[in-house]
Amino acid sequence: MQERLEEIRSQALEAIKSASSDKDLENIKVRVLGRKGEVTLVLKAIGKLSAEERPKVGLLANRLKKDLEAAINARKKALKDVHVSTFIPGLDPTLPGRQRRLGRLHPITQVMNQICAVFERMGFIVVQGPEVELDFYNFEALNIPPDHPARDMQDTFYIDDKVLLRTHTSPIQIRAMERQQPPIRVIAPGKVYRCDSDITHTPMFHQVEGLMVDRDVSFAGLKGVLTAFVQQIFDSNTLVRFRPSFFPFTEPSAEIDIQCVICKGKGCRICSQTGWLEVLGAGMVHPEVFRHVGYDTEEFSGFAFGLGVERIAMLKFGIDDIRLFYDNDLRFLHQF
Ligand code: 2NL
Repeated sequence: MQERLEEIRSQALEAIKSASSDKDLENIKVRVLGRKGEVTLVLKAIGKLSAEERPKVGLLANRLKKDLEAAINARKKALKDVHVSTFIPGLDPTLPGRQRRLGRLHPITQVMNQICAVFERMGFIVVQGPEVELDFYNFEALNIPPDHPARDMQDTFYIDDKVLLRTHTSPIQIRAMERQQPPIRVIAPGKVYRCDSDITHTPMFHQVEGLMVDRDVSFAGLKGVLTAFVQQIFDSNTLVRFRPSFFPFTEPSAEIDIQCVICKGKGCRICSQTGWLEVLGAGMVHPEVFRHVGYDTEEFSGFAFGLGVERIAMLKFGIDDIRLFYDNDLRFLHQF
């Protein structure tokens, strides 16, 4: 009898565990505890046992009955909880989840970070400064004369006659030189503003300028730094050429071209059939600039350079309209 009760218990518990609905549980209950159920049959047969065994088996059978009732109720509750957590009207939990698209850095930010990383590896320190600048830092200290066309209302956004939106990041470097004596080796990345708008110009764009001042800084050093830079940003065997040029803040001055990244020098629409693309301006810092920041022009010399980040990004990615960067169309921006 006792063995029979243990057998009923283990079979019933197994069945309860694998029951997946209230109906399953109801069937188990009838089969085991019902009027003609397995436990009931045992209880009915108790009369045939000896007086000594009767109370023992009776106790065990009643305990089993209680245990199975409790197990059935517990399973019922568990099934109900599952039901509540997965069944929400209008929600199909078997549908695939909605894709969450990851955000990313703007292509201009990516290229700007790459440019800064190349110069940082060469020992340049990143410096920043205000976008709303004084005329002194943006023009006067850079030896840009009062009648220079860059000072015209048409090219520069003026706040008043002394305050303006910086037109290049050079004023950051003037401020850096005011703060510290040579040696100095800095790069100045940031937003700049010019009153200009077409397929290659936006009123706000990004520049990175660099400056190195010490004893014996030479034009040869400038060529080495800029050649290394170009070959890290573009292909490592990109050809570079230095052409004489003019800036009020450098003497001598140069413009730096790379062999056209599209046609490899054969001549195409992008390079206007010249085979070359202008990517940087540079030169030896003009003594007049050093005078404005109190550097000794007898003891020190320096080179400086500047580049437009959008232009580099357009050449790297083969984009022909600068405005695409600022339309905020995610179908465009997500490609980088
Ligand atoms: C260009 C040309 C250039 C500089 C920027 C500079 C800064 C200081 C002193 C002297 Cl503080 N020069 N900057 C020099 C030569 C060229 O940029 O084409 N930029 C896009």
